[in-house]
Amino acid sequence: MPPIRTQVAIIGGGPSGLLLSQLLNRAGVETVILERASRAHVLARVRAGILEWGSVELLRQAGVGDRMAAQGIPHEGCYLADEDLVIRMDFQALTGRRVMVYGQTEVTADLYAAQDAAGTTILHQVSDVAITDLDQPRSRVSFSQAGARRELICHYVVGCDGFHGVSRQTIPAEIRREVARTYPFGWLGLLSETPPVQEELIYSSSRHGFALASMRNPALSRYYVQVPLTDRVEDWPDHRFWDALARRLPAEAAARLITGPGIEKSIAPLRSFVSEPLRWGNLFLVGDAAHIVPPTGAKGLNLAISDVFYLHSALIDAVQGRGTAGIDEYSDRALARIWKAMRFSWQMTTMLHRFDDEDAFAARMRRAALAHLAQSETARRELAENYIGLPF
Ligand code: RFL
Ligand code: PHB
Repeated sequence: MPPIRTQVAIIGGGPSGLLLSQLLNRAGVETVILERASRAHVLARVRAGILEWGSVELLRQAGVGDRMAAQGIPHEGCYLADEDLVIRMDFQALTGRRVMVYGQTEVTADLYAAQDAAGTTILHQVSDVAITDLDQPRSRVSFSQAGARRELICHYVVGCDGFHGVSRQTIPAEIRREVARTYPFGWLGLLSETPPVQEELIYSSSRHGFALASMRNPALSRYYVQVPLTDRVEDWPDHRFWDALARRLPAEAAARLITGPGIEKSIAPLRSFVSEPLRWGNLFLVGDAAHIVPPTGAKGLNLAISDVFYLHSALIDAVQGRGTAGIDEYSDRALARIWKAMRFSWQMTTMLHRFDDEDAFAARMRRAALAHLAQSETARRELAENYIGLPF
């Protein structure tokens, strides 16, 4: 088979790859997306639930805002709790901005529909992706699909292939600086067709460990509990999950909790990770391929979207002959925002989770941080400013 020629090859058909492709296509730049999994598999992954307003705006600009406007739920605040201390974070009053509850699954489905309408080539179930010639005017991506070896020839390659992808590994080890922190716990998430326990999210610290009450819509709840890394989903039948959640939520919320069968249950380890720089020759990294945050600050998908914001206009300029200043600056611009979100996610994680080996001092520091938030509007504003999303 002859090679496929395109301007930008995108590895990974998750939210980063699809949104980048959509924005490039709308500006007249051609793309081809290579995705390891089937479309059904990508759409079945239950992940992020909260969009910063800057993410909402960029999705609208990309032409995928209609269903989000109709079905997303703007939230003006959330709750932070520590046993029976309950703190309302009023984002609207503190910052003048809101966030949007609209699941990653929905964002991804909207992007696939838009990319189908644009006629973009998205090749699924590809394997053994190899990226070469990154220092040449034309780079190459070879891959296997349905038993055949194929090749793409392109100007630029963008790695949107998540934490376990191949793009980051293509950058020589001596060029990459990887900075990481792991946490000694994970989040067990459960999706259930029950009304959410509260209209807004509750991030709850407790002596039994952390819990989060979130949602997808008024009839679909998403809950999480902190679990040891050694636990498996099989260790957590529904009744055990609901008992743990009820113990960790503030008593008045727990009293209102409506339980039902879990329709999805999964465990995700928590980690902070950044690989620098985000560019090597004609290869750029975007989203989880370059960085991971613990989910406590709701920043992962939003950071992927801000990377796309910085990269899309830079690539359009480069491909259309308006200069390479944008692509030259991409790594530094994106990393400046990434590190601030890293700090925020680490701070939220440290403040809200119980660490097994923590001493009495660490536990008191966590409680004092929450007590300070309850008392100080300045402290609440600082947290709210980060939660609703720093400017792009
Ligand atoms: P993804 O979504 O991992 O997509 C990468 C895609 O690349 C494909 N792929 C390959 N394709 C070709 N060749 C290869 N060799 C490949 N290797 C992998 C994969 O199949 C996949 O389709 O990365 P992307 O697009 O950068 O998007 C990042 C987000 O998915 C992630 O940051 C968020 O889900 C994180 N996250 C949250 N982010 C938020 O902003 N707000 C939240 O409320 C939030 N909650 C969460 C989260 C992540 C969670 N988990 C499970 C990790 C809650 C959880 C529980
Ligand atoms: C979710 O609804 O899945 C969700 C919400 C907020 C977070 C993390 C996950 O911080």
